[in-house]
Amino acid sequence: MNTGNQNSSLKRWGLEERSPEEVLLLLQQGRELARVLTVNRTNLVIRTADREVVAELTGKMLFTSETPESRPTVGDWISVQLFDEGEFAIVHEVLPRRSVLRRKVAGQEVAYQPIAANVDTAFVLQACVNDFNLNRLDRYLVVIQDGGVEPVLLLSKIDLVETRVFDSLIDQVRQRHPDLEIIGFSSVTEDGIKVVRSRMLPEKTYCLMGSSGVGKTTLLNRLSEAELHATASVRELDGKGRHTTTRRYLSLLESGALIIDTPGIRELGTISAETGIKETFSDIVEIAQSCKFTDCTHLVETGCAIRAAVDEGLLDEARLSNFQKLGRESAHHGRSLAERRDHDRDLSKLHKSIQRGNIKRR
Ligand SMILES: Nc1nc2c(ncn2[C@@H]2O[C@H](COP(=O)(O)OP(=O)(O)OP(=O)(O)O)[C@@H](O)[C@H]2O)c(=O)[nH]1
Ligand SMILES: [Mg+2]
Ligand SMILES: [Zn+2]
Repeated sequence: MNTGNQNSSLKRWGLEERSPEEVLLLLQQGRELARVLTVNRTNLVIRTADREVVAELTGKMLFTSETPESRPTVGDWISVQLFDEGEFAIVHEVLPRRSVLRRKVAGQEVAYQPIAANVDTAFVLQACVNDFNLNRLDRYLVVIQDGGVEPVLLLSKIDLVETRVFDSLIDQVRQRHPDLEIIGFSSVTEDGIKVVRSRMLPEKTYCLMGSSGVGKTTLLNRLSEAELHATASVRELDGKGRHTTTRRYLSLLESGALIIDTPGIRELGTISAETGIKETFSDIVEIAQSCKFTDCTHLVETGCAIRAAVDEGLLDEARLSNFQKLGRESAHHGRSLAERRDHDRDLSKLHKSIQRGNIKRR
């Protein structure tokens, strides 16, 4: 493939101008450019100029990359060597990042783990009920600005609050961050969805961030007509509407905009640990979605998919207990007492509102 073709095809995937010399050099070395779509535990899914391919890191990269930060992450541009007529790829290097969202590795002073690379705009989602929290917003803004990315606050689930409440949330944010762009939306009523959509340009990369359950994946589905159907039928199957995200992935919307969905984690205040546990133990999180009860403790419940997996030897008991231990620790440290009190108060306000009939029941 000539350099021109490769460049124009990858432009749809967000490739900024690369000098023809640079691309030519890669081609001479028998390598091609590709973008990382998702990172699995043992491999990556990448997009080359003409297709989606599974890729693996070279042994050298696995064993000598000094920091987690130098490993490829979702959104990265990488150079790869293709095998089996382009069906399989080996990753050679990560190209310099234009921007990077990263968090501290839990328990380590200076190590950072990249969340997503080459992002233009990060959408921080906070739900108008239960989740809204100015201090947590600050932490996200630090990560975003530190990474050279433009932040936008998306206040989600506006269908659950009265206009008066929504306006007061906006006022509170404005007092701290007068210049921050804020968009309110509801994936249920579709209010504001058009505004979000019009905020996204083709060939630009957006990242959805925010706690578990704020509606990131639901928004992604509203923005992309194609995926809406798939999720709806999945939800009909299990009947519970549980589909928590376990890994970060980049998708190309029909509008031409690129968007990275990330997993959040419930009741976790610190970005250092946020999503880390869920991603590290994504296999366990996935199995747990089949548990009969949403709030399964995986200890004694009937219909617990985790216990079943341990019994069948599919899941290591020690790994499970480590997961539970880390989960307890971060739930404990993740939220200050004051935050917990706010949370409870918001919840009781919501309940009263529902009793008064001010808010439609779902
Ligand atoms: N009322 C209301 N509910 C919503 C809205 N958007 C999403 N939800 C519900 O909120 C729940 C969580 O939504 P998700 O999209 O899975 O949340 P998420 O942010 O992707 O969560 P993680 O993947 O766990 O990080 C689901 O039950 C959705 O149906 C909304 O605009 N209004
Ligand atoms: Mg999700
Ligand atoms: Zn269980």
